[in-house]
Amino acid sequence: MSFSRLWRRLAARKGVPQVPRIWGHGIARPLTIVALALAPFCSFGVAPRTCRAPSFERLLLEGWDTVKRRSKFLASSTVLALPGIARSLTIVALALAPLALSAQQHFDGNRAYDYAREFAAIGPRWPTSPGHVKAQEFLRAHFLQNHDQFEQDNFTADTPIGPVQFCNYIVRFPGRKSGIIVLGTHYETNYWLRNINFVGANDGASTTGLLLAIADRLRAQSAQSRDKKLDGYSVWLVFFDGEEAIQSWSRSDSTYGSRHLAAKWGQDGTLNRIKAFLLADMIGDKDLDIERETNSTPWLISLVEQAAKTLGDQRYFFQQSMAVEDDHLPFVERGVPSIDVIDLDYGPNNSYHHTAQDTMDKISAHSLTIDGDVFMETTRLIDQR
Ligand code: 1BN
Ligand code: ZN
Repeated sequence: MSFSRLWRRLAARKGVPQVPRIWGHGIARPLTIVALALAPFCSFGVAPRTCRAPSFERLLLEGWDTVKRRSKFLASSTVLALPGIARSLTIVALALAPLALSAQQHFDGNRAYDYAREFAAIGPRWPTSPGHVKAQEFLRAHFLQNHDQFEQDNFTADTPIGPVQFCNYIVRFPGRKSGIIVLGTHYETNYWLRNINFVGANDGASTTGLLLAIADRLRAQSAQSRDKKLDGYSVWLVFFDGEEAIQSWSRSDSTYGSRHLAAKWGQDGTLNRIKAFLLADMIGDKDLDIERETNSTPWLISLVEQAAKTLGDQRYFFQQSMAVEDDHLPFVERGVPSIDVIDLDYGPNNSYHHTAQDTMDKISAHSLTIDGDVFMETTRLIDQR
């Protein structure tokens, strides 16, 4: 097992931030190593007083703009005054720093993908099946192991096949600001697809993996603060059960978990505290193409768009518009600002959607990195709003 896999396993178990944050992954790792090796020569040592290069750690903290500003300054003055070797080392380190920086700050889509793979490997998980129970045991064991504040919301709903037991999971990360941001997904597969090997790698597993990786990040952020709270609003992750129709999609035969929870939170006053609800559905697709979902709240669509633009990911967002009925609707209808972040174009002519072709090879860690980056950035923008 590689060092990073071993570290990730341990980190997931202990709830500590994965890796030395400075370490990065992929191309960032060798760049980081080289840059770190060169850093001392740039800050002090080889080029003592004449070298005014910022320390490498400061570059990491202060970001690319600072690097650019300082590079200009250095180019025009100090660097040119350095002895040959120090000058070369300084320039190389300055060039490498932003690369290492930008890569290591990305959301860890590989981690989300690994979770999705483990979850999809459970197999079909339609309500009333043994796989449904295994999926619930997986989630429960995961939250217990990580000492998360989680709640099981068990309920029974009338369906076309009679009463069925469902269970939503809610994981809470308290924040210092008063109010809640909800991030949601559904985790089960379709009862009506029970006779084929439908594992819902994209439809259910990918976004379950995404939220589990987001949980790792929020857990680490909380652990790093003195009062064990997030900087902004509380973030609640919701894993909905019963999103899929039992027989055929209609308002009454679909979204069992979200209809139940929205009604419950309407009664106990929780809905009034929710600042925004972001639903993730089918966004593990390798060929990511997220629709502008028109039942969603306009200002929240704009905020997601702004986040995507900031990250340089706008090409994956909102090229087409369509209305989708999904787990956000019970919240929209109760006045909660909500967005369905969904990609409904899956495979050639949508041929992977709700078929046995919805397998792990059709989704990617890259798409999950984009999703995670945009969800985290949107959460930050909501905190600032
Ligand atoms: C999303 C994933 N949905 C079902 N599985 C919601 C949906 C509703 C998709 C209607 C297409 C049409
Ligand atoms: Zn589906």
